[in-house]
Amino acid sequence: MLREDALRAIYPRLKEQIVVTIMGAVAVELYNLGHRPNFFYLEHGMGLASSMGLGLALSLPERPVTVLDGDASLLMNLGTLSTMARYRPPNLTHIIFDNESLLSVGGFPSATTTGTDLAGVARESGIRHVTRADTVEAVEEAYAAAAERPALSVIHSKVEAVGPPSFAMDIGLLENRFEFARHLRGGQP
Ligand SMILES: Cc1ncc(C[n+]2csc(CCOP(=O)(O)OP(=O)(O)O)c2C)c(N)n1
Repeated sequence: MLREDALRAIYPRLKEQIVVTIMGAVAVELYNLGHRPNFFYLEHGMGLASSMGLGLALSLPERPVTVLDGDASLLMNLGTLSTMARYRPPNLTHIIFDNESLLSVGGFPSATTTGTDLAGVARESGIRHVTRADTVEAVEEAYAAAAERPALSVIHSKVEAVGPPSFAMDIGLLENRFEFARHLRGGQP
């Protein structure tokens, strides 16, 4: 499965969510589907998209939050799964796109090539709703279920190590930061 196809399938639902992505390929792929003020592309803070999503979900309990993560990024911050399990905000969905690669910096293999099962780590960290979804249809179904379930959900998807042809995004980090913050405040200055 191409991550881009999975993103396209869930994009209509992402429009209704607060979305935080990791940097690099997944950010560009989401941006290319159509940028929205509720999308934040976390540049530089590798591994921390889920921590930011957790903070947003806890501080804005009425708003659904989705994190789009990568295997190598999550491996930088595995403790996030324990922290999510501990606070288990019902409005948070964490999607892990596992291409077994650090694709955005050249495609080096990540530790998921040698057996680390991130769905298993999430489960054993105490997260109850963990779904493996390795086809576009399965991702769509799992995400629809997560969006309707009033409980913390993790979706782990194996995807091909294929990224966008260009990493160019016509939005600066600060522009994204201020627009996103304004969106969270309901458009107020
Ligand atoms: C602390 C830190 N270390 C390294 C980097 C460089 N870096 C940016 S993206 C990336 C790989 C991300 O891999 P993954 O999360 O698996 O996503 P993919 O690129 O495969 O979609 C790396 C190493 C960084 N931005 N910050």
